[in-house]
Amino acid sequence: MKKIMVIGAIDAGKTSLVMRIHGIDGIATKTQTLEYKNHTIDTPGEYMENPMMYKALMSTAMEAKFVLFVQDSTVNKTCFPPGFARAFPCKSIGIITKIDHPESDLENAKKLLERVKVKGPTFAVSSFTGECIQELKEFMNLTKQLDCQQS
Ligand SMILES: Nc1nc2c(ncn2[C@@H]2O[C@H](COP(=O)(O)OP(=O)(O)OP(=O)(O)O)[C@@H](O)[C@H]2O)c(=O)[nH]1
Ligand SMILES: [Mg+2]
Repeated sequence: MKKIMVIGAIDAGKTSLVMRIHGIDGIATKTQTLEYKNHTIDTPGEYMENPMMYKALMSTAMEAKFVLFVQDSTVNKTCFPPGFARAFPCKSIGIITKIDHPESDLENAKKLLERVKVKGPTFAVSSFTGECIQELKEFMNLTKQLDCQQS
């Protein structure tokens, strides 16, 4: 089965999102390296924040069916260069995280993500409350396959 891959800045909420998608409780710990688990590829924010690592992300994405471009809605900057999603041959989806947070600015996050030019839709989610996670899973058609599966 093809995998999903998450990319984005340090602390953007990638691991928390992956855990929520898989129904795993607990607090996310810092991602140190590429992590393959449950048909998902979690990446450290450092990869996206260092242009030297772009190639590694792009080649890893060859294994993925969907790449999720994760933008933190509490931060007024993006790590993604303009048009970055177009460099990925697989399906790209925009994810805006932390919409439960008091400092979340959804409209600003949408604007930041628009420049990245993801091909698919954008989902505004909260990994804490679970808002919009089901819709995301349904879009990726992962509802059945991902639950309780190990890679
Ligand atoms: N309020 C709120 N906080 C969140 C949410 N998702 C993640 N966080 C918090 O954001 C911080 C970073 O979350 P991670 O999931 O570890 O972020 P990451 O993108 O995996 O970070 P790296 O592994 O360093 O690249 C943690 O303190 C989380 O608790 C969310 O939906 N809402
Ligand atoms: Mg992480």
